[in-house]
Amino acid sequence: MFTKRISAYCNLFQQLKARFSATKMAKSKFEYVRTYESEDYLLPNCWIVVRIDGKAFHKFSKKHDFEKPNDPRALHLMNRAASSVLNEYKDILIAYGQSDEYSFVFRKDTTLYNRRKTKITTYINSLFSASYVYFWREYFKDVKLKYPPCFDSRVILYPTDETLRDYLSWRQADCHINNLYNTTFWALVLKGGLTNAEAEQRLCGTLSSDKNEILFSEFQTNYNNEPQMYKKGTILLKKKIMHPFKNDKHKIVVLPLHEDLIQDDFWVKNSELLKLKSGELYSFTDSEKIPDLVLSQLHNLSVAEKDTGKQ
Ligand SMILES: Nc1nc2c(ncn2[C@@H]2O[C@H](COP(=O)(O)OP(=O)(O)OP(=O)(O)O)[C@@H](O)[C@H]2O)c(=O)[nH]1
Ligand SMILES: [Mg+2]
Repeated sequence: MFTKRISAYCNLFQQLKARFSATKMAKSKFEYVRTYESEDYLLPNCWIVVRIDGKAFHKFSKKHDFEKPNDPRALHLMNRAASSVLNEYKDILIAYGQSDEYSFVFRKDTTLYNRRKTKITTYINSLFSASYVYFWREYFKDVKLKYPPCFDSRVILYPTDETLRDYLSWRQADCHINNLYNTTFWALVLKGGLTNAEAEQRLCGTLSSDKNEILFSEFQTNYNNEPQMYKKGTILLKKKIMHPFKNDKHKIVVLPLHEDLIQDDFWVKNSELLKLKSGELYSFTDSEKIPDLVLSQLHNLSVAEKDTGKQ
């Protein structure tokens, strides 16, 4: 019995000794592999755009029965996930989202993570993806998430205000082109009884005006009256507002807008963005409903307070 115990202690001692020397060896002998790591710093004084995009969302949307061509639950969930990214990263000035993609624009003078490209893009993607899953149930209620969605991400640098504006205009024009096509396509299929292939054939070579005409004459749909979020996508800005339920208190919130950002008007109205200044107080007009996304950021509200809020 006694000798058994001694031999067990000896074994343990040998194991610890072996492990200790292995660790020491790793530190001394293998440490050099760290020198193979490289850091990729983003050029100074350029606007940094991180764009994330859902992987194979044609399949993900089918599996989760997204409404066609636009599912408001999916779009609001994208906006909610993006707003948690804006809340976390103060140096993001504006974000733009449509379909399964979101672009985040960092101030051009940001020193976030010493402007390390990989650090920035992986954190943004990871926080966005995690938030998408985290908030899923709030938007899709009892629709079960069947598998984990994932997103790719890329970083693009824009050296001038003009190229940054052109980038955002490009994404918004893309939203318009796709939405007009998809709205007409699904009207032909779901209301017109065409097969997918027939609808595709019918739309081949058509101009915007032709699609507008098909919608109007065959489906009594005036494309102009489609929801702004579908036609323009969503712009997220940080704005200072008067707290609607607490007098004299200001709060910075992430505000969703569904406006045209291609024309100068938007950039004049929000001139603080390119000037890197803080904006003025934003006031909701009397007829304007405070967006749910904003309400979700006004903490400590009782249901009663929410109910009496401006709608
Ligand atoms: N029904 C429906 N589908 C949507 C909605 N939003 C996005 N999608 C789908 O998501 C796709 C997004 O387009 P892409 O990003 O080009 O295609 P993808 O399938 O995600 O492919 P990769 O991005 O290359 O992985 C659309 O083509 C739709 O199939 C929605 O609101 N409703
Ligand atoms: Mg995609």
